[in-house]
Amino acid sequence: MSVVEIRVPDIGGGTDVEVIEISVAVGDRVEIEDSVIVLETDKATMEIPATDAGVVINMMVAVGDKVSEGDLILTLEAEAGGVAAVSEEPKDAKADIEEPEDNKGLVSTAEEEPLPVSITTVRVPDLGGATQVSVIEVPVSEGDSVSEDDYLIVVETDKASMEIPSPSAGMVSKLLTKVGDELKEGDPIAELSITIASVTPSVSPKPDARSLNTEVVSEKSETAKRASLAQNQAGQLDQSIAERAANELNQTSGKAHAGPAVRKIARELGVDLTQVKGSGPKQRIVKDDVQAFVKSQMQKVQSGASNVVSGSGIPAIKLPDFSQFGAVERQPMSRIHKITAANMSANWLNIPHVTQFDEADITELEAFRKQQKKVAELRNVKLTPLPFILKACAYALAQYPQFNVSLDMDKEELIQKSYIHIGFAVDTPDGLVVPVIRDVDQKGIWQLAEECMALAKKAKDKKLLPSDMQGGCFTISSLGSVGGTAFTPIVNAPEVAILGVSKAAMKPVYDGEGFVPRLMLPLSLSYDHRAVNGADGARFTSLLSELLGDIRNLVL
Ligand code: CAO
Repeated sequence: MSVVEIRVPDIGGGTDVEVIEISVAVGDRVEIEDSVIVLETDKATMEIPATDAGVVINMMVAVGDKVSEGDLILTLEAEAGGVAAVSEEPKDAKADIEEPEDNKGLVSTAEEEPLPVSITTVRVPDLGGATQVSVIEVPVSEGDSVSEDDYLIVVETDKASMEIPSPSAGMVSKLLTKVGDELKEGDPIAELSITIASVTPSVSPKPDARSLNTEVVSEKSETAKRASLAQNQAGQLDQSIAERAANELNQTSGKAHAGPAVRKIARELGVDLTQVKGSGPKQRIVKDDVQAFVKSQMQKVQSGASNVVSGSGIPAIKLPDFSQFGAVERQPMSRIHKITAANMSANWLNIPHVTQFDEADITELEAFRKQQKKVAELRNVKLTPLPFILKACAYALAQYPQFNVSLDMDKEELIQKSYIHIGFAVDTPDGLVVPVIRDVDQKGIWQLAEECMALAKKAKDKKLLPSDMQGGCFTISSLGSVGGTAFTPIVNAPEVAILGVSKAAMKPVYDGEGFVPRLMLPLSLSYDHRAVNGADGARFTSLLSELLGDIRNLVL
């Protein structure tokens, strides 16, 4: 055992580089190439690897410290023989490039007579020991122009991910691989159309452009390896290579600022890192940020539609600056408005809706209703078509109990109700509310009319109790007093159907001998197609139409 010092390696000439992460603590055991600290300039992030294995006995730096080449990072109680292996011949971290026979001479020096364009097959480079890798990202498309070092593909073994950069600037003329492919060294990645003038000396001599030996590393030390590679080049590393290596790290998942381990977790969880806010130094994304992001997304899904605009994978709606078009004023949404918006969105997104349209001939009903006006006045009740529609719906729900259910999709069960409580939408200055009348099937028209009036008044006076709005099996949304010929109401979950009623209008109806004027009431039944099939939807509205066409049916 001996005490070994781990110092800041050649970091491409950078001085006073900030320590943004400490990856080990006193007492930790580290292996060669384990990342011990992470440094960051305003352009690059770099993990510094341990050059020896052993146990950390002293940490000399802390997050926020500024370090330069040669500064002491930590001391290790090292094991004998634990010195990091040094590659004799550092390799250039670029994909293999195969020059067509007739082009070889043309790309060897910049001075030679160039051809306008050279088609080159870019191949999987030396994978540093890995025999097979999976393609997990192909960020380029055919026709894309790429710069030298732009990623053509990202591959992954079970231990590491690795971006394979373009060896030269050019245009991707043909992609020869896709996500999911399994590749090995030498397999073709893409055909690159290279303008000869754009070929840089770094790709021309074949020996310099062949290996990614030090790039296939554990995800923990990918950048560390690159730093190590740089170090091994005995001072030949220039700033641009160091920055490129670290910038590569930042280019996956869009421009997210995160290390390989975090990117791996993000990929596993399906998180788009560009959506995640980093809490680390300079907004670097750390594991906790990814976990917090996933948690927040799940909470949004559970809490309904607050996620509608930007969660659930639904593209967010971006608002323009309306003031550029004219004067605007922002007002807070009312509580009812917010709840309605959340419920409508959740219902619309969760329920596969179908709307069945029909008409009921309410000529006789209307005549009867008008006859009852005087009685209604004596009873101090307003008798509108609504109580009749409520009664007809209760009858139809009893006939077709598949409309009187709720779905429990988690348990894959239907919840059949043996009571018939029906809600009706009331338009109030603060928004839409839906009071519920209980046991509609057991109540007469007058009682229903009274309850409608009382509940509508309570709603408009903002006096509805939560219990007044609970327990509904079905909803009626009547716009009959307003107008319209049809509309598609949104099912009021956990109910599975809602009846929209539009304005009755006189229409010429053929009675077999000729056209006669009849008062026709438009009906729009929206239902949850997971619970109700189309034929039953049509049967339900046909029955309603029949019942409202001859209200004597309601007492049978
Ligand atoms: N066709 C023709 N006339 C109709 C009608 C119809 N379908 N429905 C009602 N009317 C008539 C009524 O008979 C009444 O006329 P009379 O005074 O001559 O009898 C007049 O329209 C006004 O009725 P009303 O609105 O006072 O009463 P109602 O029972 O029809 O409705 C209520 C009560 C609370 C449902 C209603 O006031 C309301 O708020 N409707 C809006 C519901 C809504 O916003 N739905 C959309 C929700 S989003 O899906």
